[in-house]
Amino acid sequence: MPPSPRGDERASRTPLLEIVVPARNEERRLPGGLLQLCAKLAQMPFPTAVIVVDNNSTDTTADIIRNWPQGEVPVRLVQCATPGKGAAVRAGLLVTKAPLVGFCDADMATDLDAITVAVGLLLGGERVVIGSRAHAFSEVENRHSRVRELGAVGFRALARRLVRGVSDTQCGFKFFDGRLAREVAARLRTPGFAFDVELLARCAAAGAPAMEIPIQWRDMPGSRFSPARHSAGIVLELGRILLRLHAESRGVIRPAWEHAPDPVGSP
Ligand SMILES: Nc1nc2c(ncn2[C@@H]2O[C@H](COP(=O)(O)OP(=O)(O)O)[C@@H](O)[C@H]2O)c(=O)[nH]1
Ligand SMILES: [Mg+2]
Repeated sequence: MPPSPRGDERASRTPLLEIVVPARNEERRLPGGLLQLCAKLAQMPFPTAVIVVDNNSTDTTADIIRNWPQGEVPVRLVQCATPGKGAAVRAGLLVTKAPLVGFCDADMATDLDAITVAVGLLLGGERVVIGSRAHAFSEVENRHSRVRELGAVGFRALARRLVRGVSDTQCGFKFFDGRLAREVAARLRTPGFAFDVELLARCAAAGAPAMEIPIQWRDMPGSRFSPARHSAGIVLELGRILLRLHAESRGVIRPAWEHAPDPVGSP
């Protein structure tokens, strides 16, 4: 997207919406995904910006962002030393400043038209708006393996205990009131794939339950999630979230962010 005078002027204004994209070893999927995202954001009637958070990728992911041509939608790179999607999204949310923020995956599996819907709802007073593959009006093209599907059923059963009323905690498409997202991100302690559950549980505890919206979602090849490598970790993470939130609510432990060094790492 070549810079234009109008684009330069728009890019220099404070963004109303910032979107975080976690990316690890995404040299193949990220360029196409970012082009789509920037094209969508350039259509919005206000300034926007993108923050890509890399975790020491061993491919050219970081260089792609360093060399990204800056147009109407500025794209910047944040490095997060702590591995994991949760740590990366947290680091990205913590450097945002905009009144509206969100995150989406590098593969842009969720059709980006849903951004317009999410922003409209946030401007109308909702504080947490999330894409849901389980919504009755969603169109989902799923190519996940049987093993992953089976794991997902178990995961959802556990996640429901932590986040009431949300049918799909894991869709990588979530938008927030910016201040709430920054406050909640500061408290997050889950570095891996289960972080969405902690994020939504903490938003609900802060009086902001999530509103699920229908999306068009297509499973993209090249997933970073491996059932064999990540399943045990994700169940452990859920267990830790359950214990921590329970203990915090009963006052058994002080909330993690009040006393502990930051285990997830700051950007
Ligand atoms: N920065 C960072 N991003 C990650 C990490 N793990 C996954 N991601 C990103 O999280 C997003 C979702 O991952 P994806 O592989 O598409 O998972 P799936 O959609 O659940 O199969 C992608 O943008 C990944 O690059 C990580 O350890 N660090
Ligand atoms: Mg994906």
